[in-house]
Parts: sequence; C-alpha cells; structure tokens
Amino acid sequence: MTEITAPKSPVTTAEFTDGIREQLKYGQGVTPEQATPADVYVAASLVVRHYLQDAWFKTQQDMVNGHTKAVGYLSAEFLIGKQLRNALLNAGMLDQFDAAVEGLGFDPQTVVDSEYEPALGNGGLGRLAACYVDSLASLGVPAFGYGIQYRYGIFRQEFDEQGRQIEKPEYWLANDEPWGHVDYNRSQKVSFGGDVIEKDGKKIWKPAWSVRAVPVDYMVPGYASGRVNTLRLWSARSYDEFDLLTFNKSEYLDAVKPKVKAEDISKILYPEDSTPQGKQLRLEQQYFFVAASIQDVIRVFYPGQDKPDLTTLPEKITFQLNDTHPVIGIPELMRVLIDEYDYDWDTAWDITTKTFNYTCHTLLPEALEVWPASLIGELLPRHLDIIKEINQHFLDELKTKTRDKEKIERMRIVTNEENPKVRMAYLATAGGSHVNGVAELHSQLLKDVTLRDFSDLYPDKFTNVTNGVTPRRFIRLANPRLSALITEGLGTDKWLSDLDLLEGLVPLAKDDEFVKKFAAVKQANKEDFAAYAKREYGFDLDPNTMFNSMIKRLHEYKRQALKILALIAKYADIKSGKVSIDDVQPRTVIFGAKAAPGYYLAKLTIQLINNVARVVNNDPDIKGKLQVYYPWNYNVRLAQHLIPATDLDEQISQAGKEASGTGNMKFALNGALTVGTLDGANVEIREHVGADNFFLFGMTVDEVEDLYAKGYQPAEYYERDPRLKAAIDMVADGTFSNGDRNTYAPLVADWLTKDWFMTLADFTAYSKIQADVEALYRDPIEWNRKALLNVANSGFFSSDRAIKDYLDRIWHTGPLA
Ligand code: GL9
Repeated sequence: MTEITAPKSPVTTAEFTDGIREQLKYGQGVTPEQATPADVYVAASLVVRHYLQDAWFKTQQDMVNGHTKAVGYLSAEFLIGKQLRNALLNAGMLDQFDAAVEGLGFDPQTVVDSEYEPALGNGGLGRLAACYVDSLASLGVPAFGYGIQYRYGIFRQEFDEQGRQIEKPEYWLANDEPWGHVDYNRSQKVSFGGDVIEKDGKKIWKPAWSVRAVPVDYMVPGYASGRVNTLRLWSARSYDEFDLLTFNKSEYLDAVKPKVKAEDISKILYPEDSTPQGKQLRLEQQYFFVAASIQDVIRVFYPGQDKPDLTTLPEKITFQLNDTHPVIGIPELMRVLIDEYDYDWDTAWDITTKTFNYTCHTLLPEALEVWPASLIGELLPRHLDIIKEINQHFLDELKTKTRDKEKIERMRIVTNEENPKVRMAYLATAGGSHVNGVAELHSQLLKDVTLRDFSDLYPDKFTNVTNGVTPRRFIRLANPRLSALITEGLGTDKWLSDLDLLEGLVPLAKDDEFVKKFAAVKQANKEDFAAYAKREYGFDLDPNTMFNSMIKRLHEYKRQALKILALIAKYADIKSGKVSIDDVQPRTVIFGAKAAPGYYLAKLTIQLINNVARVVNNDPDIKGKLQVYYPWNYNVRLAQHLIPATDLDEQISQAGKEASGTGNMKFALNGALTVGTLDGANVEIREHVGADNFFLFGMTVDEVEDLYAKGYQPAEYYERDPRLKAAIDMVADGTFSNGDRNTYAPLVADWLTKDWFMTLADFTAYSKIQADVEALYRDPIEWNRKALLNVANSGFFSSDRAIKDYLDRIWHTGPLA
C-alpha cells in the first residue's frame, strides 16, 4: 500500500473546467473554440489563484494577528521559473487541471509551455531565493519575499554565425502575466536626492524626487501546508503631473524627465554575475525595493497606527539580506526610526540590529559591493550621514574590544581615504545579528579569510547554513518518472515534504531489479531530452551515449575551460590515432551558460565551445562518438529538462571559489554522478553520498593557496602534459577558427601566462578522473547503483532542511499555529 500525502484538490475537474470557461469568456473574451493554448494558460492560472485566495487571506490574517514572527526575505533577484505547474502541484490540482484542459480539447503540456518564464535573476543566488520562499510556505512559516519586478529579465542569449553570444532584451511582460497581481492601492513612495537640513537640532531630509513603488504580488502556495505566502515584487511608476509640479518644474518637458527616469528604476536586471558595476541605477534599484519593503512591513504589521511601537518590530519580522544588494536597508531602517518615528539613536540601533541578518554568497573579493560615499551622498544624503555615524559608533565599540589599531582600521565601514568608500558587507556584518555562509567550507573561509577580523571580535555572529533546493520543482515536476519510482520504492510520497526519507532507498541499491528500473527511468528521460532538444534547438542527440552536462554561469573560476580543453584533448587523441575510435566511450557533452555581456574572456570561451562543437560534431572520423551541444539561453526550464536526463555533471570550480553551488544538489537528487573538486557544497555532497559514489579530483584549498604563494607558472603545466599541450596548440593554431590564429589568441595567452584559476594545474588530474568515469560507465548496473545512492543520500540538500536551519540558527521563529 502506498501512502499518499499529496494535498487534496480544493476543486473538482468539473469546477476547474467551468472556471476556465468563465475566465475565457469574461477575462480573455474568447470562446473555448477561439482560445489558443496561451489563453487557456491565462484562464487556468486565474482559476488556480481563485482557489488559493482564501488560504492567502487566512495566512496573512494569522500572520498579523498571531504571535509568530514572520520572515522578510530581501532579495534583488527571485528566479522563480514558470509558475502554473508548480502552483498546481503545491495546491493539489495537477490531475484536475490535466483533465479539465484535455476536456476542453487542449494538450496540458502545450498549455503549460505557453507560460513565459519570469527570468528575474542571474543564476544560483536568485534561484535559491525562489527555492526558499517555496520552502517557507511549505513549512507554514509566515514570510514575505521582497524584490523587484524587472520589466526586462536576464537577457535572452542567442549565438551568431561565428558562435558568439548575442544578448537580446527579455521583455517578458509583453505577455499576459496572470500570476503577478498589481496592487495600485498599496503603493509606497520612495524618495531620492536633495539635501539634508538641520532644524532645532534635528536633521531633516528634503529629497529632490520620488517614485511610486507599486507592489506586484505573487502567491507562494506551500506544498500540502494549506498556507499561501506572498512574493511582493515592486514596480517603479512615476507620479502624475500634479506631483511633478510640486518639484517646481515649470517647463513641461523638464517635468516629464523625472517621470521617465523614475520608471527606469525597475526596468532592467543587471546581468553582472559576481562583479557588480557600482552604477548609480543599481543603487537606486537597491534602495527602491528595500525602502518600499520596510514601509510595507510597518503598514502590514501596525495597520492604521500613527505612532506604532516599533520597539516590537523584531518580534514581528526578521529581515534576511540576500547578499549585499539590500544592505542599504540598515541605514534606511535607522532613518525611518529616528527621523520619522522620533526614536533615539541607541533604541533605533537596537531595533535595527535585532531585525537584520546577512547571508554572504561569495568568496570573490570583487563581488563584495563597495560604493563610493560620494554616490551614496548624492542619491541618499541622509543615509550617508547615518552610515558615517554607524561607522563612528562602530569604531568606538571596537576600541573597547581590541587594542589592535590596525585591525580597527581594517574594519572601517567607511574607508579613510580621499574618496571614501562604503563597504556593504561590513555594514551588514556590523548592523545585523547573524552572518552566514552558504556551505560549510564557505562559512569557514568567510570566518578565516574574508571577514576574519569580524569573526575574531564577534565569533557568535557567524554561522553556516548550507544551501538547499526544492524537491517539488526539481524532482517532482522536473522528473515525474523518478518521483513515481521513489514513491514506489518507499511506499509513500511523503518524501516530498520530508526529503530525509529518501534514505529508505539505500537498501534498494542492492536490489538489481530496482536498479534496473532506476536505469530505465534515466534512459526514458534521456530520450525525452533528445526529443526536446530536437524540437527546441534542432539538435540530434543520441540517447544511447553518456549525457554529460555542465550548466551554470560562464565564469573563469567555474572553469568551463577545463572541460573544453579536456574534450579537445580527447578529440586530439582520436585524430592522432593514439586512441582507437572503437575504444571511445560514446559521450554527449552539453553546456548551458550565459556570460555577463562585458566579460570578454567568458564570451570568448562561449565562442570556442560553439566552434569545438561545430568541428567535432561534423568530423566523420569521430563517428558520432563525441558530440558537443550548447543549447542557447540556459534558463530554469532548460534545467528542469536537462538535469533529469544527465548521467554525469561537472562541478569543477577551483577549490575555494564556488561558495556553494546548487546545481550540484539538483543533479545528485536526480541521479547523476558528479565529477567535482573539493569546493562549496561538493564537499558535503561527497560526504553524504559517499566517496565511492563521487568522482573527486583536483587541488584542495590549501594546495591552491600554496601554489599561489610559490608563484604559479601555468606554462610549466603546458610543457609537462603532452595532451594538454596538444589541446592548447589546437586552439592556438586555428583548428576551431577556420585557420585563423588570432581568434582565440587572448584566451591562449591568458592560459599560458596568467591562468588565475589554475585550469592548467588541474588538467592532468581531471583527465585521469574522466578515465575512471568511463570505466564505470561501461558497467551500467554499477553506475546506476551509485547514481541511485546519490539520490538516496541527498535528502539533506532539500531547501526545507536549509530553511529549518535558518529558523533554528538565525530567525528563531517557526510555523503558524
Ligand atoms: C552565488 C554563488 O556563486 C553560488 O556558489 C551559490 O550557490 C549561490 C547561492 O548561494 O550564490 N553567489 C552569486 O553571486 N551567484 C551565485 O550563484 N551568482 C549568480 O547568482 C549569478
């Protein structure tokens, strides 16, 4: 008997059908005969919202009236992916939807596919935020996600004839967006610029211009929890002429200028990954959403109160700062408390530090945001005053804790130089209760290196929460076959809300019959992916080869170059006859990655991969045994299709550079084996799944540090390994650029002279481990046994577990009663 704990549908098929008809008629204005799949998608989405509405009201009421502290997750990015199927799953309406839509003569998959993916994030950081709001709702914890509804999401990636990345605007809001409810009546005013004047000893900010922050509310239905939280994304609108005239603009055209500028604020998501540009508009965006969110929280939790007792704020909500992007919230809350509600400094500081916590998501020094004080002063003059005062108080406090003057200097929030800068990570650390890293290794390095002085003096502030991913989207929705097999194996579907139950599969890894079923699931998924890749990209993938994926942002530290060089070396082995084609283990390598538009070497690497694909795939000597594909515009949808079909995934960053990674978790949970370095969460994945079930290679963090200290000479590695030399020479000699030796010269020069992330130094070890991979792959039962053990032992990487860790270690709250 299989125990079913999935949520019960609040709606019958007949009701769902009627609801769709109703929406088509009164909302879309079409008959079912005239309707397109996109119409049905919109109508069905509105029906789902309709049935979630009461649970949404109740969750909000219980949150405000009850005594459970809420979580405010402040994040510049929420990479939520398509909403319809996820909402259907969490609310228990999947079957009713399928039946209703089929009954109306439509194919459910086509209907679901017509949703336009909201791509409001760059990568892991934004997707993590989306997994976390899903888990908060599923655990019944009252929470708001607060962010920005960008009009243009992350750019749409295309490749030109030469295989170069082209960025196209992603104007996703040109389509119906049934999930985002625009709530004009709950808008907030956010102001910028102007001056600070002093009156009766009190500082008063006289801003120069304001924008209207309009909330766009997304429902976040919990899985089987009966709770629906809110993801509130702010959209910038200008005020009308009436308001503009109050700025003393007499000229009409002058008056309209700020209007255009105002609406620019939420226009575009910055596509930089890990290297913030320090642009004024970005600071405007950060302040815009954080200021609106803080006002919103006061509105929600102290309704109708002119003089609320904000000393209770830390009992109402805890704000999590997702990286440094929302850190301007700390001086903003100080300003609100002092200037608008007349609290004294110490009381305001006490409230603020109790309310905020900070998650750091990086180790790259260039990714820690640092703003010129002059820029903050121009845009937010009152905040700069407050930041300076925070800095002063902080320095005074440090003097009571240490006599080490140099240490105190190093810890300044505002630097002491001609053009001072504000270090947002330091402001966040000083202004909040807790700081966490996103995997054990990362949190350790934060304490030992990045924020060492802080952890010396404030050791109790620091903690770790290893990232997690939602099993609802990334197993149940992405991989229905595996989900059914897991439920069969465990005799319950309860694992979807308690992922540790996957451990119950461990004994089944000894059962060859079960392992064969598991292998059959993977094979069917590969066939599905091959069909998908044909349909969407025109690729001809052979599902009888090993599917080997590397999907993540294109970045030097992630070392796509290592993968492509190893591939070229293999190609060279075959071409030179060193390896007989008959001995080659057939493999299909699939890349997915966007590069920041201004990141030259990353973009050149994309071009190289595309051209290696062109040459290798068309070389008759290879007989299709080595195939390389690079589906463009990698996004959440592609991830959901590719991850369940992958045999081997690559997590090969230089040790000490990838804070956590979350793709690695999704792959392990879908039964891929990982080839990886001891970096980020790979370390913990390997501990959980067992060293025998993980392909480890490469230098450790300590070895990397030693090599830097010794003086790294990449050319030595080039001379030492003939296969590496052959591969680099092939790139240099024009094999992948129609004979042109200039195309990749900058890449080759970088490898041979700089190679900051030590790709060359890890090449030999990487090639060796790939041989082990191939040996194991020749034994399908053993391979699949290990893959199954990856699934069984990865329950820890559920975002439900991560959220419980945040609740215990940082937020100190829990589910609604
Ligand atoms: C990142 C880290 O680089 C990842 O290792 C980590 O898994 C995620 C989530 O914690 O955060 N930090 C960061 O800036 N990005 C991450 O993925 N970059 C993008 O989101 C593009």
